[in-house]
Amino acid sequence: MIELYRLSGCPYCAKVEDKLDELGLEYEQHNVMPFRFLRREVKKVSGQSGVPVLVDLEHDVSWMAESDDIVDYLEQTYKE
Ligand SMILES: N[C@@H](CCC(=O)N[C@@H](CS)C(=O)NCC(=O)O)C(=O)O
Repeated sequence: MIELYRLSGCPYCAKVEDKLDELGLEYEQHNVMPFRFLRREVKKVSGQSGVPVLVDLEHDVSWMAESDDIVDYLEQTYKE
């Protein structure tokens, strides 16, 4: 299962969510806190506190940040 760490109102997260929806991919959402110092879960997974962060263990992606990189990855991996 793909996982996405995201924040409401974050345009970079919305870009990734739009791509996931466009590709018809199911994913688990993890909502992070607005204050970076409270984002413990995403920090634990990725070592940094920015979002979006994508996890796709089925494809050996333990974590990936940078929305443009995530969108490119999703297209290359899942676009038919
Ligand atoms: N270049 C990044 C920018 C992401 C970004 O600025 N995210 C904000 C939320 S909208 C954030 O988490 N900022 C805190 C940080 O980067 O540590 C991307 O496109 O993914």
